[in-house]
Amino acid sequence: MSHNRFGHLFCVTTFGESHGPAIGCVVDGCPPGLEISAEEIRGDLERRATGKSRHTSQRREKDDVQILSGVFEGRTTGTPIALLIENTDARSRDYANIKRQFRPGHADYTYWKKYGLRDYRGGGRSSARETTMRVAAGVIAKKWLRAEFGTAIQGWLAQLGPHRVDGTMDWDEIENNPFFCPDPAMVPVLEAHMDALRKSGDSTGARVNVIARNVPAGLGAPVYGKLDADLASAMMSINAAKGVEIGAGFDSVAQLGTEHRDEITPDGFLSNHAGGILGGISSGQDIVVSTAFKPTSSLRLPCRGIDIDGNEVEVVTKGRHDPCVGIRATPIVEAMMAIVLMDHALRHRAQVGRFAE
Ligand code: EPS
Repeated sequence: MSHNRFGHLFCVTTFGESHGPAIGCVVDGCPPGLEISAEEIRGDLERRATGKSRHTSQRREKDDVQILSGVFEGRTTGTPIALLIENTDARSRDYANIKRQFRPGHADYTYWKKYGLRDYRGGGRSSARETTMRVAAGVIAKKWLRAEFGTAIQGWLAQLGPHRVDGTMDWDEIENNPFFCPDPAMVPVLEAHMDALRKSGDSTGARVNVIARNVPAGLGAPVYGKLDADLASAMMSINAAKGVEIGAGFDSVAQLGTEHRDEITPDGFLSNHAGGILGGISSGQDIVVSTAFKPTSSLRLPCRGIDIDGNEVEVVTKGRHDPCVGIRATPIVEAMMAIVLMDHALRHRAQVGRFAE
């Protein structure tokens, strides 16, 4: 069984572990002729990287991506694009004391139950380090979507712990702070929250939203290829993701039909509770997805656990862990949105050919 591949016509296969020599991916199905460079890919990798502020993991990785194949004279050739990043700052000794233990709340336990062995160093394959390759592949998809349809994808932090970011929505502010927060007034609040949390040794969850504008109507397919189902699957495949909403999401439970339906006029829709998707197919409205990330489970605060022999142990995790993985998730949700949309655009072309006027 291989479950390291995502997508159908535009598909991404990732490989590698957090403390192995390298991580990488093969991006297959990208049409020929798209201009792409390692430099462009590095841009989004830098946005996701560790060690950029005191609020994230202090592991220092250069994330110096190499394009090994599929690009000739700066343009994609239509053949598999292989990307590789060497791991240069793994510190495996931090993990010595959890070699035989399971961190409560972590995939350690289920990996062991499933495979009967695990690479305990840095979480191995379950590490958030894997998301570098999603982001790298996402740069290719973002660029293709922009060139084809003018699609623009932007993510942002919508909530950190108890702090909702639902005031000012300044799109230019998102890249100006370490949180991808669109409200400048909230940045000091988030900083104070994270500073206190870091001192306490605890962690927190977060909500990250993403919007895709200028998406053509018609992406997605009934019944088992719904665009919203594939987006939910994509977001839920990100480490620490625990919930996904499309459009009004769980708020639709309390809405009336007269409130939820998005009325249509000759000039377009009057609202977007659907989040840009009706019947699993894009409507041409903005696609809006929200993802919940749980608090990091690797904590220096002791807790009760068991070892691989079932003995009770006290678990303490050392290392350079993110106190909130959601802080670095914005480029990752953008990448997953781009990969799904590009895959569906190619699938639509393969079956239907044209896009509706
Ligand atoms: C991670 C733990 C930390 C993070 C890592 C994800 O690694 P380590 O314990 O080896 O310092 O730094 O994230 C990255 C390296 C990255 O590039 O995102 C974990 O347990 O998931």
